[in-house]
Amino acid sequence: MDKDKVYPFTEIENRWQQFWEKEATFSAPTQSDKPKYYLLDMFPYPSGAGLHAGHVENFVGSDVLGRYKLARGYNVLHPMGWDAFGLPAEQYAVKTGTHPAETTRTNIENFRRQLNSIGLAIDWSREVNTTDPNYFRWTQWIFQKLFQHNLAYVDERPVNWCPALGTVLANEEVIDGKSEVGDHPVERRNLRQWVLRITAYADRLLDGLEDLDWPDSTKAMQRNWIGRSTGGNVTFDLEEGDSITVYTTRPDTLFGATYMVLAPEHPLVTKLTKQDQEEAVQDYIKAAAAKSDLMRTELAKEKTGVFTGSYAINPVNSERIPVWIADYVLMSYGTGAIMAVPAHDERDHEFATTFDLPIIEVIQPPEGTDVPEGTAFTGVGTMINSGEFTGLGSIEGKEKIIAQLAGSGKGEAAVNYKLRDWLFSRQRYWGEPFPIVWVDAATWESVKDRETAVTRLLPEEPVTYSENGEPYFALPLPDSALPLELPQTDNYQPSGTGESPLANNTDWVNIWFNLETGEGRPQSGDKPEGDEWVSARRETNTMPQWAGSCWYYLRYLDPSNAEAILSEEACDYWGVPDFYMGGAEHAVLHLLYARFWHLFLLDLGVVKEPEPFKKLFHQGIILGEDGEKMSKSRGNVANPDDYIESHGADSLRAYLMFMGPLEDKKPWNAQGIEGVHRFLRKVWREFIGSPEKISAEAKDSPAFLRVLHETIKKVTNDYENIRYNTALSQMMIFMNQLGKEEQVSVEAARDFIRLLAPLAPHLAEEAWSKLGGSGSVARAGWPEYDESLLKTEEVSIGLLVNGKARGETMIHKTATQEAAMEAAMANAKVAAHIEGKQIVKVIYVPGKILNVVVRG
Ligand code: ANZ
Repeated sequence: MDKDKVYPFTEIENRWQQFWEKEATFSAPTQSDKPKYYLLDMFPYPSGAGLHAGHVENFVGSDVLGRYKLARGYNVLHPMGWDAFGLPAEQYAVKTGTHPAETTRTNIENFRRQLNSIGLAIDWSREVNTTDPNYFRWTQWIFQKLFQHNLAYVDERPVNWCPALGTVLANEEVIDGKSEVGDHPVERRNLRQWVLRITAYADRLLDGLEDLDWPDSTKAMQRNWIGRSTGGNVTFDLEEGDSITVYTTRPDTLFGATYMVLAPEHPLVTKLTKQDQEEAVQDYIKAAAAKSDLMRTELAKEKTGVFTGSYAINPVNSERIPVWIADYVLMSYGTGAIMAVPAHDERDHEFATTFDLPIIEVIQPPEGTDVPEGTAFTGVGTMINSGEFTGLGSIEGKEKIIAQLAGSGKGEAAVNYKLRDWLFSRQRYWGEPFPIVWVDAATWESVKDRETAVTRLLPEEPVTYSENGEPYFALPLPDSALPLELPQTDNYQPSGTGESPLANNTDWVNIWFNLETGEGRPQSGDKPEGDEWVSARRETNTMPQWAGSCWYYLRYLDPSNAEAILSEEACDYWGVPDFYMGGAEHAVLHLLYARFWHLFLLDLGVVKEPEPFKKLFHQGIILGEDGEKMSKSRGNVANPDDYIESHGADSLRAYLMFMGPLEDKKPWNAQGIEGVHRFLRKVWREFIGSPEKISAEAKDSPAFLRVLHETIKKVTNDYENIRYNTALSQMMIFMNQLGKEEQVSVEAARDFIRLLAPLAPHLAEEAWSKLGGSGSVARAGWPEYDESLLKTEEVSIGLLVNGKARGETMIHKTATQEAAMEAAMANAKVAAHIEGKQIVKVIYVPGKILNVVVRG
């Protein structure tokens, strides 16, 4: 046997990639007697840098599962697409004048080539691209429906305004007061924005989490993000008329309220401020306006505030308490006002200490609670110093106090959410245009009661805003005018006014608008004949990148449907994804927004199940070899293309899955891929290069049959449970056993190749055809194991190197030392401590431990 015979992976991989494409091996028909399995990846943003190791881990991780399910007889849909709107293509356009569509096209070509080169079993006939008008037509359609149902409105919102980029940034795009892209300073500024009423779905979004098979940490993040809290609204009369209503989660602490705080923006502030406090209050309001909510709360180093000069009356004990303003109270939460209980709230305690305000304890901690000096006890306990309520527990007390206040019209139970409505517009060119035009008051009056295609889509509450004192009203584009495409232009410079570069295209923006067809014609031309034409101005904001990624998983089901977002047939057959794989960084934004849109589409009757992603899996981050996050500037990026060239796609795939549990964070290791490559080379040699050992007549030895069936059992179980690393270890054990056999049967060889196929599909196809298998191994079914051939007396033994525990393995309790050694070497971590060193001694206690003593 020629040990050095080389494994021609490039040739093999090219051949099978072409075969799959030609045979459409992975196309998933929307009608089948087989059970369906819909496997979804978070689709990539096609950046100029191409695929990175994290993408490959994500896509191979799901590909292995998809190929396994396909072999098990499922009709597997594993589609791919492009989340292709976004800032980088636009910034590139600003710099070079290249149209973002062109940059996007080139980048997509490159991504597709790369994805194919790693051998993904993708149904490319279903590719979607969020920037394709045939796709975003339906993104616009969803918006039009949200608009019609009063779930979209406009509002002046303080936003992260970046003068250098000339655009508004989302919070996650701002890092330490600078833009994530380009590191430019960011300020706060009010702009007219589209906002989606996601808060209307807060309860359903919260309740829906219950039954999802998601990582607990991700569910917890969504719960916290929605932030449902229950308590009461309590009204305090002011000494000189008027009243302030506060939201509190702790009505049981009412007797301990020693002052009140209004947010600086609270509408009552001006009225309450006494003359001698006026200057201080005005200065304070100005300073607060320049800070973000985060700076005012989490990031604030110390508490600040100003006394208004006014007093309120505590409704439970008629105590007179001062009213302050302070920026730790936010206008956007609750009622924008609080009763402050410094004995039982940390923030209030700090404030009271700073300004020397009284601190009255009203909750006695449960016995044995340690409350450090100078801190507030924030837990529940027994009410004290609380008049008739003294002696009650917090929980009961809360209810009793609210009930009593309700009797006198001074209180009621209340619920609040941290979740804010979703700021849904960007001042960019490269995004979906809104299917909206604006008309002035006179036009509005003349059209709003007419029966036209446009006015039939108006919401109950008109959407309006005013500019320079003039009101404007929003009209939606009817279906016949969708998609509304971006105007062709070569000017991508931000308008600088806060409007997007679309505002530079006056002929696109200022139009005669047709109320029946939604058509627009430039106002530089004459007004067309007919009273269905009115003067209008197009919306110049575009949608955020989140829009296109909110519903792409539905479009895969019916990607070229021109009549509907998806057909009922496609929806009924495929339903929602059975498995969703993608990074944990999308825990709240994408995953929450998509759930919101899905619920809305459920309400519209477009989909039939309430949740889009029933099972979610996060692959772990791949770090650079230095253990740091991979980044260009660090120079620690592993480029998939390089490894495909040097070791082959199968080695790259198998290595990525062998590195450790898929969900774990782990560093890249160039040595590690060598080890996996050696294993595949061995497979190639035994099955393809020198297949003398495999014979149709061979009778398999009992030891070999046992290992084969153990391997089938373990690998099957591991694929089911996404434990690809241990599946590979078992296959390595199998290969070692094979090495010891004189001859093995073709059947056994085929069984093994089918097990290997999900991880190393090209090599498996090659071997399958050499073993006389017909068609693609991907659809060749799955081997079954025979329980009677398994020895079940397996125990876990410790694997030590120089006396140090490095891992463990399952092995038969009477296994030989040789077998134990093999199992140890199949464990990547243990092997790493042994390889390249001299083995001095092996101490083996069957059923207990294996200790390998090495030197060097
Ligand atoms: C009195 C009190 C006493 C409170 C006590 C807490 C502890 P969550 O749980 O996050 O909903 N609060 C209410 N509105 C606020 C606003 N606009 N800005 C800042 N803080 C605000 O928090 C609710 C609690 O946060 C409320 O309950 C209120 O303080 C404060 F021992 O009222 B509490």
